[in-house]
Amino acid sequence: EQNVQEALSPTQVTGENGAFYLDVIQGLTKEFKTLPSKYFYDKQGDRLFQRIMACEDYYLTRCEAAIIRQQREQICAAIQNGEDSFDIIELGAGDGTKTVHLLDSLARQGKSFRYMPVDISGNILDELTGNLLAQNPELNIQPLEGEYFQMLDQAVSLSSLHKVVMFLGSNIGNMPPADALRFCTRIRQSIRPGDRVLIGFDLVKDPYLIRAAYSDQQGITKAFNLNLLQRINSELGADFDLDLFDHYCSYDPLTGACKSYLVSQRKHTVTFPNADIHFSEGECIWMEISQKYTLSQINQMAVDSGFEPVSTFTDSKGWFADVVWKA
Ligand code: AVJ
Repeated sequence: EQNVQEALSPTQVTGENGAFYLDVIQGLTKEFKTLPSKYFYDKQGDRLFQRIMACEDYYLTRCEAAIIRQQREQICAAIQNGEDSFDIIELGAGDGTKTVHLLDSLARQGKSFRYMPVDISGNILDELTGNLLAQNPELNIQPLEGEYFQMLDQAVSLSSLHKVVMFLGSNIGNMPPADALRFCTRIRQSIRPGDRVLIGFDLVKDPYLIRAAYSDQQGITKAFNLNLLQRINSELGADFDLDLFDHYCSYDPLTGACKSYLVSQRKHTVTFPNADIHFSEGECIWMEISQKYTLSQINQMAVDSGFEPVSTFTDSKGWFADVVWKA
């Protein structure tokens, strides 16, 4: 096992990619190798994720889009708390194809609001801003590129208006439940009583459907995972051979945890400028968790993180839920 400190070169640690390098080496020197899924989203990763969202097996986006399209009036009413003027902060906004329906409804109701999309990918924020302004040049939009809580605290400090914090698309599923609870608690601490959150949760369902969503036939999800190895090669100077890894996905109905792995097809060594990472045949890198919830677990999380559940919106199949909580 490598010593993390020795594996770090001073220039890389202090450079623009310092945090990335640190996280990667830390993950790959663990007893069970892992990489943080937040690094999936470079330009190519954004593109691959858009292809995942459009693919037949990935039901999440279609379900949430249906919820928002069909129940937007009720959702808008639930998030506003009767206020005419407010700020909408969307964490992990992505390309915003679903949010646009909500913003449309609010604009047509003559509400005055500022939309503040937060994302780690500046690339996707540019795309989002361009799309939204093309559809509605009047929209008051303030994109914030960076980590969620830094940007949330910044967004909150900009005005004393009513706040609506949105975290859609089952992005919350990328955290294990204990971290998701801490995350919600942290949001609650950043906002004030009466403010609202709108969070999208993927629900537990037939395990075959869940596994199919994360191991699509066309291999887009596999490419999405392999792209992080490619990104590590180009940005951190590693020499991952993408052909030596296969993609594996597991779902445990008892815990609701859906996990993605890349599996080394043979014993080999991957070289970084300051570290060698050894793989045995069959060894896995845990790439991502996509946690699924029951409605009662979701309500429990609301209460445990200091919120009061207000409304639950589900699609006709009961596969996905967007919930509104009151701080
Ligand atoms: C963007 C985190 C919601 O976990 O469902 C899709 C990412 N990973 N296919 C998810 C993803 C593989 C997605 N989230």
